[in-house]
Amino acid sequence: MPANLPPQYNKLEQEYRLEKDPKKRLALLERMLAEIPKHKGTSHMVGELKHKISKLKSQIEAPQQHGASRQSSLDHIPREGAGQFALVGPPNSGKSSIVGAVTRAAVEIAEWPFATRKPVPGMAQWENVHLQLVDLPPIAEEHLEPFVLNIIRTADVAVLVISLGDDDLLSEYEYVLKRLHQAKIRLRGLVDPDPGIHSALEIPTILAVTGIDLPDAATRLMLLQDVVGDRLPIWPVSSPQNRGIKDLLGACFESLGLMRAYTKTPGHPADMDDPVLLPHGATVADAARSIHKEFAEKLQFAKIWGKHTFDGQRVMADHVVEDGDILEFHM
Ligand SMILES: Nc1nc2c(ncn2[C@@H]2O[C@H](COP(=O)(O)OP(=O)(O)OP(=O)(O)O)[C@@H](O)[C@H]2O)c(=O)[nH]1
Ligand SMILES: [Mg+2]
Repeated sequence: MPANLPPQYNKLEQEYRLEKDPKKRLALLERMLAEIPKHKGTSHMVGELKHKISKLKSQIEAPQQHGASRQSSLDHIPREGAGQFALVGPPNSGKSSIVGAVTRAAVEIAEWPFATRKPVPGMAQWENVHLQLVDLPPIAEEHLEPFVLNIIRTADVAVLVISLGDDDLLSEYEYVLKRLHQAKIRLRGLVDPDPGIHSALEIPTILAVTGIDLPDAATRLMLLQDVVGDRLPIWPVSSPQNRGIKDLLGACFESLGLMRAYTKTPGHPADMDDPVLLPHGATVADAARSIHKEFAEKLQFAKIWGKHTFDGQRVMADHVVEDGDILEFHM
């Protein structure tokens, strides 16, 4: 697709080439970014402009730290809720739309690529659990913010988002996997372990496709399905129609490998809105400890209500808790 640049853009570019002062160069780049028409034909140039802007900004802001390894505050999002989910994918694949549909986060949703420039966390609720989704800028050949990789590395789960509205979905899917592989990040299930890379970090992965409401979505989904095979389930979503997102969030919670137990005090019903999240195989002592260290130390026994116990059955600290159990601790 031709870029069709307006004359004022070309003029700014000429000025930029001649300018030596870094601050003036930065101002010119920012004006170029504002002037450039945003569509598929210019996405490569938009990416390059953004890359130049962020590089120049960091040079201007921290000239004394040349060569030193710096960590920006964008590299880490403090974890909240049951787990942190990084939205990963090519430009324009619908990552921000998913986060916008289920959280109150102020995400940038746009028809053009590279709309998201910073990580944006938001809390989503699935049943009685809170999940932290982190919207990220895209992974693209034209440009990749380094903090994107750092956030993926420390997230609990990566949600790879591919758009069924995209003609190039297969090559973009492959590119994302390849770029992460170069950064020694392996998406679990989608990429086989590479004996040549021992230090690769494997991150649990959920694969979502957006745009199931679009024409040709079914054909494109089959193409992707052929490539993915039965390695991972594909979660189909339409953000504008709010279809499939609840199931996607359910899969997100499932991927954490956690179960939900509930606590009650004698004579009162359990608080079913506030589960205690425990790894599978956790015991009554683990459940008590997750509430308060002292609870576990002083625990004599617990009464339990669940699928495989008598109502109010007495159990000891080493009893293994099951999903949905209600516990009443006795000290
Ligand atoms: N029809 C349809 N359009 C969608 C869907 N999801 C996203 N879009 C549209 O696709 C465009 C891109 O959506 P974004 O959510 O901004 O995509 P992104 O992956 O965050 O893009 P970047 O920030 O560039 O990485 C917007 O115009 C959305 O309205 C979907 O499920 N169906
Ligand atoms: Mg976005």
